[in-house]
Amino acid sequence: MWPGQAMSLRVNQILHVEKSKYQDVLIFESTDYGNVLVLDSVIQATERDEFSYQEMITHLAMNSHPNPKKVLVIGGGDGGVLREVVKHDCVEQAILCDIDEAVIRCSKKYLPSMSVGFEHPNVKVHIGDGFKFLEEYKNEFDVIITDSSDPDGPAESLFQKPYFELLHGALKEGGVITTQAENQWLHLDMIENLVKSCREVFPVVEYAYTTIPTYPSGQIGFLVCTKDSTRNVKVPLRKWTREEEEKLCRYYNADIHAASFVLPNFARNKLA
Ligand code: AAT
Repeated sequence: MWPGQAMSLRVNQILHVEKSKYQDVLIFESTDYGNVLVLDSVIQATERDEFSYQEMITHLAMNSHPNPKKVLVIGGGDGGVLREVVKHDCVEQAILCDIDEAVIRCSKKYLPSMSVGFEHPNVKVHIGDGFKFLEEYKNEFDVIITDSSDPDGPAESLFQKPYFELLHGALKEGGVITTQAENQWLHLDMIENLVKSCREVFPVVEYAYTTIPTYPSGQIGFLVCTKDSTRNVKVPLRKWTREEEEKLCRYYNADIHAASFVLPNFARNKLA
């Protein structure tokens, strides 16, 4: 997906290699980025910078909802998004559906700072395809976060209009979603198509992005959508105090929530 460019990390030791039912799973210890989760040769998370992605994909959605009680995470098998979801005291139930038990098993062993998310008493885990899982739910969730790998693999169906229709149907009134939506420097045409499909389904669709050194070209984006046509997701509806922000998060804060939707002209032209 990234012709002509590559990202290198120096390896201390390989910790785990496995061909699961769905993908190649690799965990290695790097010299400078901690332990690293790689699926089908693509870096999914490093211990050093994962917080940027997991906090942003989670809190952009959670803080755009007035009172999220029931939350669904599709993908996110390392547990990091769950860790962020349960930082919100209003959450009564958080369900995670990942297709691959191997990711969850390996994260519990080698990525404890992320898999701590599985330990919360309000969390339930389902192993299965996110698309199929969503077909079973109507009018059920306040927030749904799709923390999926790239479309080139088992997550392909999670980047298409029928999936956005399922998300819309599974949300309660006023519900909010975020999805992993790739990098504006690399895949602007794909993002433009994603935005177009989402706008056919949701009345509010915005693209935000975060910085993250170990994802291709150092950034990754999210689609933030809601069923509530009057809501402005670009400003947080709920805010932590500055002290709470600093205690709870290493990246996300109310200012960066708003700033993450500000796009350079080349992307704004296509996505606004
Ligand atoms: N927080 C880690 C970042 C990820 S993990 C992506 C997860 O999506 C993996 O655990 C994978 O098993 C899961 N997944 C893939 N396809 C499906 C599916 N169809 N249903 C449910 N889960 C799925 C994402 C990093 C993004 C990297 C960007 N280059």
